[in-house]
Amino acid sequence: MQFIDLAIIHIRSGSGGAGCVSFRKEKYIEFGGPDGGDGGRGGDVIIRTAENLNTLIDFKYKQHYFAKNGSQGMGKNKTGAKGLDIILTVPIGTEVLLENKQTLLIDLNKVNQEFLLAGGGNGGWGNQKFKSSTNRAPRKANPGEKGVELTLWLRLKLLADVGLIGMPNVGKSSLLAKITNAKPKIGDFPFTTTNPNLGLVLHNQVDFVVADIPGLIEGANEGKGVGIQFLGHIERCKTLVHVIDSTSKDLLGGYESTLNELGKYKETLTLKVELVILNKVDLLSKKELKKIIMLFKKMEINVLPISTYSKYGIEDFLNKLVKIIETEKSENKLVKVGKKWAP
Ligand SMILES: Nc1nc2c(ncn2[C@@H]2O[C@H](COP(=O)(O)OP(=O)(O)OP(=O)(O)O)[C@@H](O)[C@H]2O)c(=O)[nH]1
Ligand SMILES: [Mg+2]
Repeated sequence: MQFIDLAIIHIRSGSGGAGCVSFRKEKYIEFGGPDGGDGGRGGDVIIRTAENLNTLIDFKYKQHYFAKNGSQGMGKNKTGAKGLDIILTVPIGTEVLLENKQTLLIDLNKVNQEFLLAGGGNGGWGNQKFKSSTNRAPRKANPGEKGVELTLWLRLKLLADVGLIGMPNVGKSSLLAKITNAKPKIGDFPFTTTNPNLGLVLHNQVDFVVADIPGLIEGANEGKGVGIQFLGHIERCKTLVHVIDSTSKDLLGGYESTLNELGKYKETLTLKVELVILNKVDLLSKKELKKIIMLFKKMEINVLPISTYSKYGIEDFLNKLVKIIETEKSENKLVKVGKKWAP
């Protein structure tokens, strides 16, 4: 499956309903006054972010989104019903651009963020609004205001604080599912994940977004496997966590080839790897685990053992992540303050 991160949509808000011309009809009253109600407002087109989404794929299949028109006003001063709104739900990190693909309308980078893309037209006035001292029986009503029609581009850029990288089948998606509300596909075969999945972690009152990135294999940067198209997304993560399968026959080889692929794409990417975690340790004996930890220690790499099955080490992992994220935030602040002080 292809990763969709650009989609074109056509939207239209609803027109307002027409105002009504009507006169009161009551027994024994010969000339009832005007009582035509106003037309209802047209429906809005609203865009809203949803946490559980991570692609724009829905917009590839459906491109037209038209909100309903407002209903006409009615007699007895009844206002017409408002047209139904349309709410487009998109992943966090979606940008909305005008048809020229250059002008940014909004960058939707927060959870449950909402933006009005096109407001519904106002309803027309009914004839009771035109009543005046000189015209007691107006036969005039307004048509409703027209809706707004727009062609827009949606562009998704993954906004993840942390990216989980590693060879296929090491348990990246399982880990994401364990620590966030995301429900990625998990399977006992390589390349189960073909699109990055995003999830929100809330730990010790700190929240951050984690992305599970499709497995990287040797040659990914030349287009092998599915990883290549995501290297660009990996670039946008502030921190990378390298996940290793502790039961792999070639632990160091796998570890190095993933780093190589990152480095070949962009040297500085490897500097973003701040944690190396060893998954599936539930399948190892204590002795085996110790041996592996020592193996990495010899290369001056500290690995953190975890198991997404038994939850072993997960709390520790999250504590460490929170610390890294907090440090990053304060460093960013320091840089900004530092700039202010520059002569
Ligand atoms: N025993 C054990 N198995 C695990 C653990 N974590 C994941 N697995 C299994 O490992 C397999 C691969 O898990 P995924 O989470 O799909 O791995 P992935 O890294 O996302 O794989 P790709 O999407 O193909 O890159 C699945 O069969 C999981 O059930 C663990 O802690 N212990
Ligand atoms: Mg996966």
